[in-house]
Amino acid sequence: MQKIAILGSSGSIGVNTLKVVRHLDHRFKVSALSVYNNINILEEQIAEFKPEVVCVVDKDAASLLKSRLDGSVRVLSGEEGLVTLASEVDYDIFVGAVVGFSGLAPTIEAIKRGKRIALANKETLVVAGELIKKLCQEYNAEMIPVDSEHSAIFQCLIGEKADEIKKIILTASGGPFFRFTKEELEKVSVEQALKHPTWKMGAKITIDSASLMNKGLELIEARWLFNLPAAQLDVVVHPQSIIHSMIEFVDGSVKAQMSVPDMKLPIQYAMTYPERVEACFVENNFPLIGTLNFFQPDRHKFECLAIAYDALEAGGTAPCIVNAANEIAVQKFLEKKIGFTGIPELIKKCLDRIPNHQKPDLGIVFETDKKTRELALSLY
Ligand code: MN3
Repeated sequence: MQKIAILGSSGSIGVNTLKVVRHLDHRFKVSALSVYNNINILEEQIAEFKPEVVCVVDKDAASLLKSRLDGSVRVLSGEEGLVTLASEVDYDIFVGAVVGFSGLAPTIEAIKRGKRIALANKETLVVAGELIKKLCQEYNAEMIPVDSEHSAIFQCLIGEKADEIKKIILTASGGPFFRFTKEELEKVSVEQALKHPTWKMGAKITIDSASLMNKGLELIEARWLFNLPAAQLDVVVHPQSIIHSMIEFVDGSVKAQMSVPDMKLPIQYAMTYPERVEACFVENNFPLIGTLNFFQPDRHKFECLAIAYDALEAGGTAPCIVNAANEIAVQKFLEKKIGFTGIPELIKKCLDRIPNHQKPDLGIVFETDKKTRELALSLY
C-alpha cells in the first residue's frame, strides 16, 4: 500500500485524485488531506478516506472542524500547518494541488524527504524552478507532472533522448475569448471569463486560462521540468483539448499524447508511473471527435502570454514577480475592481518597479513574492 498526502483536496485536482484513490483502493491509502476553508467537503473526505492528519489553512474553519470531529484525526491549521503536514506525516506520494505561491513551502519539505512529488501546483516551478530542480537532485526526490500538458510531454519523452528534442509544443484550448478582438476583451465580465470551454477547474486557473497566463506559467514550468530554454518551447492553440501536448524531434518527427480531456488520467499516471494501470475514466471515440484544429496564439491580444514568455527569457525573479502580480490581479478582477485587460497592465507595472534578482536564493524568492503582492495591492 502506498500512502498519499493531498494538499488542496477540495479543489478539482484534489477531488479527482481521490476518485483515482477510490478506483485503486487496493494500492493507495490517504494519510493526509488539506483544504483552504472548505471543511464540509473535508469532513466527508475524512469519513470516507480516514486520513491520520488534516490541515485547514483558515484558522477559524480549522477550530470549527475540530469541534465537529471526535479527536481521532489530528487537525493542523494555517500555512505553517501545511509545512508541518509535509514534513511530519507518513506518506510516499505528495500531491501538491494547492493554488498559487502557498504551494512552495510545503513542496520543499516533501522534496527534502525524498518523496515522489505529483506536481499540480505549477507556481512552485514558476517562482523557484532552478532552486527546486537542484533540491530534487540533492534529496533524490522524483517530480512527476500532473498538469495535463506536462504529463503529455513526460509521457512522450519515454525512450527518447533529451538532446534529440527540437522543440516542445504545449497545446492551449485558447479559452473562451480566443476569437475576441482587443476591444471586446476590454469589456468581458467575470461571469464570461469563468466559463471554460473544455476543462472544469477552480476560479483562479479558469481566469488564467482565459487570459492565456496559464499557458505562460506552463511554459515556465516546462522550462524547469524538461530543462529546455525558451527558444525550444512553443504554444499552439488547439480548441478540442484532445492533444495534450507534443514534442517535435530533430528529424521532424512529432510525438503527441492524446485522450478525451480528463484530469484523472495524468493524476493516475503520476501516482502509478512507471506503470500504466487500467482505468475506465474516458472513452476515446475518434469518429465522434472528428476534427482537430490548430491556431497560432495572438501574443498582442493576449498580453499575459507575451509577459510570461518575456519573464521566462529574462530569468531570475521575473517569473516570481509575474506570478505574484498575476495572483493579485486575478483576485482584483474577480472582485470587479479591475477589468480583464487590467490584469496584464497591473503585472507590467509590478515588473517595472520590482528589481529582478538574477541569482535568487529561496529567501529572495519569498521576499520578492511578498513585495510584489504589497505593490500590486497598493496600485488602483
Ligand atoms: Mn494545464
